[in-house]
Amino acid sequence: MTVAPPKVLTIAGSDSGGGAGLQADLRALFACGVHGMTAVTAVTVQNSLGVTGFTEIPPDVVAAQIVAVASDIGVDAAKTGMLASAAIIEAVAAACDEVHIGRTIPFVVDPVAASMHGQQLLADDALDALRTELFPRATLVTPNLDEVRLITGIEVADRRDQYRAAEALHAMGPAWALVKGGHLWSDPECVDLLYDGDRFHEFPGPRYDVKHTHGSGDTLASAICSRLARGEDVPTAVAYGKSFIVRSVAAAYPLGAGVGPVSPLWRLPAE
Ligand code: PXL
Repeated sequence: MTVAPPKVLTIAGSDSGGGAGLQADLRALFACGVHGMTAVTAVTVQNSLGVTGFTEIPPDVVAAQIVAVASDIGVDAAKTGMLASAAIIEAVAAACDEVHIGRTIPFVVDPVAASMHGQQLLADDALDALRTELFPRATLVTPNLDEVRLITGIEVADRRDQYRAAEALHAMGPAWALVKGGHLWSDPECVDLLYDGDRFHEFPGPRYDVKHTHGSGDTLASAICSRLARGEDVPTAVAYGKSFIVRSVAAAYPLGAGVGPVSPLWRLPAE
């Protein structure tokens, strides 16, 4: 019998097209060599052209999934994706407290607000809950620049703004903030900026001119989580996540008539 790999819980929404959300998380977690578990928050109706609707899972059922896996299987690290509503965020915060996620167990909060096609995945009135309930519990928050604007009001137009945004996010309570630079279109590189209130770390990477980037944020946060689950420190885990997402964007494939997913399949042996 083999020993179980590290165990990672994703608290996220389902993407019926398999490109983003918990499907992207499970794929990345598997490719990163850890056991993935899910607390489903919402079911989206989605294909490569976008999200046409979603239904929320009752908050008590979201919380029960977290407690069920943590109390039996155990969680070495956890992440959040689409959380949909303030009520779900509050239930997630309470369940995480109950099982020590965010205290002794590393907790990555990816503040998913909208799909890449612009459909809203988080209610307007849930932003406050995200800031007050989840940010102070987070080991790491990983917003893109659209999410930075919604959460902090800072419009990032250059690297200096990225530094200001990292400070503003860190002041909201997470141990670390990662301001992803992928949406800074004027920058020839994609520089992700990590800050812990003391030191800044820049993680530069190439900017690929590719259309198929669905699920890139989910894949990055999952890859980071897989290393936190192994006990790595945050800068080491983010360095791994960055190299993982660069290779996954390079391996993205077309799907349907719209936007295809980034792919962690490069990490697995070819058949
Ligand atoms: O990639 C962000 C994301 C997360 N979760 C779900 C999504 C999306 C983007 O579309 O649909 C369920």
